Parts: sequence; C-alpha cells; structure tokens
Amino acid sequence: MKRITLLFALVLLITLIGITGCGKKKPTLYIFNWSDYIDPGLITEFEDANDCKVKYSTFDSNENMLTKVKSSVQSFDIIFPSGDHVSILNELGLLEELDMAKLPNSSNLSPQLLAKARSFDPENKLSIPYAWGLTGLMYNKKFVPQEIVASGGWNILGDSFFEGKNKITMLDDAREVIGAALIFSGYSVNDTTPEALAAAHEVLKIWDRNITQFDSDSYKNELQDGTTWLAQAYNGDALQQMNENPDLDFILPKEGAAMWMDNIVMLRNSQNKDLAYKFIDFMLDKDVSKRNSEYIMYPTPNKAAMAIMDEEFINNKIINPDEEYLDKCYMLDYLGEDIRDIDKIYEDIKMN
Ligand code: N2P
Repeated sequence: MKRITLLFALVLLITLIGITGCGKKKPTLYIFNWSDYIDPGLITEFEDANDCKVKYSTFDSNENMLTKVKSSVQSFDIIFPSGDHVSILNELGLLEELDMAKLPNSSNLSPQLLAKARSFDPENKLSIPYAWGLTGLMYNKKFVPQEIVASGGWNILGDSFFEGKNKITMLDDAREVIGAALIFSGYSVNDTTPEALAAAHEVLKIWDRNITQFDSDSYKNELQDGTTWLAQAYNGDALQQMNENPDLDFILPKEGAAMWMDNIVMLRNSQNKDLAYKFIDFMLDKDVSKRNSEYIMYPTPNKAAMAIMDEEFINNKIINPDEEYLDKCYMLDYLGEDIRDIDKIYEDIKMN
C-alpha cells in the first residue's frame, strides 16, 4: 500500500514539473560579438523579458571570428561581422536570409546607411547594420609629448622618438594595418594595385621599426599602465578608455581613416531562429539602440535612435567628425581574391 502511495506521489510530481515547466531548460541564444561592443545590461533585460538564457562570447578580429565560425558552424545563432566579412560568410553559404516581417523595428534603420551596406549585402537581406566607426591613433599623454603628435598624421607611427622603445602597437587586422599605410601613401584602403601595395609595404617597413606587437585587445590596458604609449585603435574603443583615464587621447589622422560598419547576421544553422529574430528586433528598438550606442561609444545606423541621442554624443567629433573629414575616409570594402596580396604583406611585416 505504502509503495503505491509513493509511486502515486512520484507520478504527481513528474506531472506537475511537466505542467509548470519547472526544471525545463530555458531556450538559449548563442551570440558572438566583438569585445566591449554591447551594453551588458541589455543582455540581462532581454533574458528576463524572454525567459531565456544568452550565452555571449567575444572576438577581437574578423579573422578570429571567421576561423571559429567555420570550424563549428552550429556554435552560434547570431554574430557581428564587419561588412567585408558579411560577403565572405555569405560566399561560404553560412548566412540565413532574414525575414524582415519578423523585424518590424528594422524600419528604424537609416536609408543612407542601408544604401552603403549594399556594397557588401546587395539586397539588404542578410545583415542588419549595427554600428560604424573609424580607426585612428590612441596615446597616453603622460608618455608621448605633444610635439610628437602635433603633426596629426599617420606618420607618427614612424617617429624616431619611439625608436628602440617598443611602445607602439597596431591592430591585429591586415586590412587596418595595410589600410593605414595606403591612406598615408595617398591611396584608398581598397586599392590593391601593385603600385599602391608596394608603396604601403615600404611605409610599413619603416613604421615596423617602432611597432612592438599587432594586437586588438590588450593594448587597451597597456595604454593605461604605460606598457604601450601609442596604439592604432577604433574610435569608440578609444573613447571608452578615455572616459576612464584622462591621460589618454585619440586622434583621427589628418590624411583620413579607414571606416567600417559592423552588422548583425543570423547563421543558417542557428538552432533557435525565433529567439534570434527577437534579439535582433530588440536591438533595433530605438531606445535600446540609443542606450547601447551611448554605452559602446559608437554611432548607430539606427536613424530613430540617432534622432533622440544626447547632444554630447552627437557633438563629439571623434564619434561624428565633420563631412570634410569623412570625405577623406574609405569604407573597407570586400576585396575577393585580392585580399591575398594584402595578407602577404601583413605576414611579411609581422614575421620580419
Ligand atoms: C569593438 C570594435 C569593433 C570595431 N570593440 C571593429 N570593426
């Protein structure tokens, strides 16, 4: 008799767990984004609102992101590649075509920036523009005298002041490194003619005498403690650091800068597409997008969010340079096979 009661209690408990959902694993969304590139409070809010779990991982270069995504195509639902890598991921057949009906907040996006995004996503159906920015030079005023940065150009990287000091880093990003040398030499970041690349290569050989490492993440801490004095850096990342340390400063080099747009894409093999759509639409909400932009210090292609952004953000010339400066900036385009010539120079510089 006792045994029957126990069995009955057990069956009742199992049924109750089934009905209440108690003990059920929450749906999980796997996201892969650049480091320091989202307001973490938004992730928690999304989890609470959707009774789900977000597993969030970060990368610090498109190349590392691509290697990881290729080696395990089911690892992530959503990733944040730069424009040229949207094309690369698409060529590999890894991207899901987005159903815009499931993204009603996509109407908040700026038509001008969507037009720019068509250079890597011709029908605007694979990617949602997330943030854009420019690459320049960040330095610590305690170690780099004003007269050294006064010229305001990319050639600060080659200044004899730094010789033998091992205090300069450049980003671990072939496009950015060769791009800076191309701009300094008077070419576009997308120019892969032998003449342009030879000029950039020569410039890099000179800069390389001062460069101690190619790194896209640890330079942020190293600039604070004096391990590094000057670093090629993304503008928003620099502003995040400058907010914490008044000794840090940033310049957009006078010759111009590389410009990029990062995007949200869904992987074709995503195991949780409904939740992925919910997350993308959440990030497209104008208030969420405003909050996120002000946290990461990068402008958003979300026009409705930009319209309500704080004055201080809009008037910041590192975030929003004048048109005259933007005219000297080049969007990093998809280069197809020509990327190999850029990679070759990058490897040569890194190895020698
Ligand atoms: C985020 C930097 C992303 C900019 N920390 C590079 N596309």
